Amino acid sequence: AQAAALDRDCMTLSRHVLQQLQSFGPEAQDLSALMNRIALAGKLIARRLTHAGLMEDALGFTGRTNVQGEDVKRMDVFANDVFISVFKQSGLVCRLASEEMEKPYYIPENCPVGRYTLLYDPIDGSSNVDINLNVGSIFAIRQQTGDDVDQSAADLLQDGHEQIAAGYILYGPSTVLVYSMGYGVHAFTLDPSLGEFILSSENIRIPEHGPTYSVNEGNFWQWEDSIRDFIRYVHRHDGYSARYSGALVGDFHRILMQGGVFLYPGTVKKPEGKLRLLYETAPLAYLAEQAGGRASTGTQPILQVVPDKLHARTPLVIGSSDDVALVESFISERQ
Ligand code: AHM
Ligand code: MG
Repeated sequence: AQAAALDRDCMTLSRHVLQQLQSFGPEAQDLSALMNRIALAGKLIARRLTHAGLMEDALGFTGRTNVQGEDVKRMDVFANDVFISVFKQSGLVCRLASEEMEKPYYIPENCPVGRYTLLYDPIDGSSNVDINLNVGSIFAIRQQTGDDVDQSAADLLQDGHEQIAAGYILYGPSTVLVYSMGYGVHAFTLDPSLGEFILSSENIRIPEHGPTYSVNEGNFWQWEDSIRDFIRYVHRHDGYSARYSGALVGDFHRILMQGGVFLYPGTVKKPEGKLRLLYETAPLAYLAEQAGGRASTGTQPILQVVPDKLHARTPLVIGSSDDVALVESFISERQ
């Protein structure tokens, strides 16, 4: 039993990546190193979140607004900078693109050798930070295509099948990192005493149907009729529970583990909704599909959407395959 426990504790994230790729070649080493850096970012952010309430300058707003016109929180800035810092001098990543930066951040000392681009949302669900509820970080890795000499990052405007890895870190009662590289979805729990992410669930499968529906019903009268049709259906049928935390990563994690559907539909005024494709909906769509679930705009698979700009948004319907199909059926009925 002791040997089994030791083996378990030795299944760290970087070892798991090499095992998944069944290779110790340069590409596998790169991806393992990349995941290791992302894990380090997660540990640094988790550490700060744990102490934030005791620090003078960790919580609250900076007084600035970001490219999306949203008020920037101090924790957004900290977490954004953490990802930049961990990838400096890494030789791995030439560009990072995030929710908090209008243009990608270039690390000249890694260019052009750093063949990967990291796309990320440093703190997803920022409104939860000041009240000590769960938040997350979302990430995706893409191969850089072309040398991008003019720094237009035009090669990033491709669909979600171009992602070579994606995942998130959930800062909850424990810190959990979930990732996929196209060989299933796996979760790691941070053991603070070791400072390592240790494998806790391998090959996660989303149930075909689940009880949870997760949506901001405060927007009820801003939606199209079809979304109201779905919500009325849920209200009239047994077996559904509403769960909505205000942080996509946490709400999605529940659905990944237990089934159900998360929706952030467009509104009549904003048909594309709120969530951004490259660093929010596409990475989670990649995980959902890898776990046997689905992710849709309501009319099209998220992974097929080609963004027209870095911060493009899409509506999102994600989770169990049957539940996503049910929402889509209400949408197609009204078209
Ligand atoms: P953020 O990345 O700026 O925090 O915004 C994304 C968040 C999601 O985590 C969450 O699902 C959604 O916005 C909540 O929005 P709303 O308050 O409109 O329901
Ligand atoms: Mg976000």
